[in-house]
Amino acid sequence: MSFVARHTALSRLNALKKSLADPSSRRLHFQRNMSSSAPEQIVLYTSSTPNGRKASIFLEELKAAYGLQYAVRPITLSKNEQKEDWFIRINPNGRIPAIVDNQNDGFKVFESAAILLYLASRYDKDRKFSFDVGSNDESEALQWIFFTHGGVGPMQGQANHFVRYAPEKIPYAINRYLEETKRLYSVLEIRLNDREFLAGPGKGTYSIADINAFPWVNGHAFTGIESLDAWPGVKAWVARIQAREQVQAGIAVPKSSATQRL
Ligand SMILES: N[C@@H](CCC(=O)N[C@@H](CS)C(=O)NCC(=O)O)C(=O)O
Repeated sequence: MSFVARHTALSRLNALKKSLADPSSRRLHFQRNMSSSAPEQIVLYTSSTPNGRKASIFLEELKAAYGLQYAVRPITLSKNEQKEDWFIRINPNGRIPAIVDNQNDGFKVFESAAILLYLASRYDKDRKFSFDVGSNDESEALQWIFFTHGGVGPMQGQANHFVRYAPEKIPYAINRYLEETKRLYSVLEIRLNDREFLAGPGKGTYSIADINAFPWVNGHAFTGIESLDAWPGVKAWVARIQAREQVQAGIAVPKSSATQRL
């Protein structure tokens, strides 16, 4: 075998080894959230967490509204899969959620709110969950998306850390992040006490602004906030969103049992 032929064969072998070592390329690792005959168009890399649920809830909504198909690749956070090289190539931040859109040349999107905005701009053609570009409604939706992405998520995430995971109980940190989370719920209450949803005309319409905030507030008990009674508008809003079939389906992603993997 010539040097060139050997070099080509070796390169091919290495590429094959690399692709087999990359779990993102192995169908065996995917859960299908689609009819069995549909091609895998969008792959969602996720775990059962509030940020992950934002993406899976919206994908379920788009599936129900438009027939958009997607596959799920569960990421095991406890095994630090999200820090492995193959995943860092998808999300340099090494966190879930992330998507790869094979309908758009394998385009990658990370950051939960950016995923919602990307999916809305590309797939919510009839603006069932989003608003016309440049409209005041869109601006209001973005305001609540930024408020949640920069406030509720990080603060409640830190509260979760200090309440549940920190090796030592640090009252100052627990108190600081719990109180800040509650303050942010009070901001949501100002908006929701006479409205049904965060953005949209009149009392609002269900949109990605709600999908972006709901999984965090819905996880209040995990954070140690036993009830939402102090925020009745927020409580009613959570119940309204929880009642949606697609939301229930999105919360159940990824399915926990290994037997549910293909
Ligand atoms: N700002 C990011 C935060 C993502 C994030 O913190 N994800 C968590 C789960 S909710 C994670 O992957 N944690 C594992 C780690 O930090 O290694 C987003 O909204 O997507």
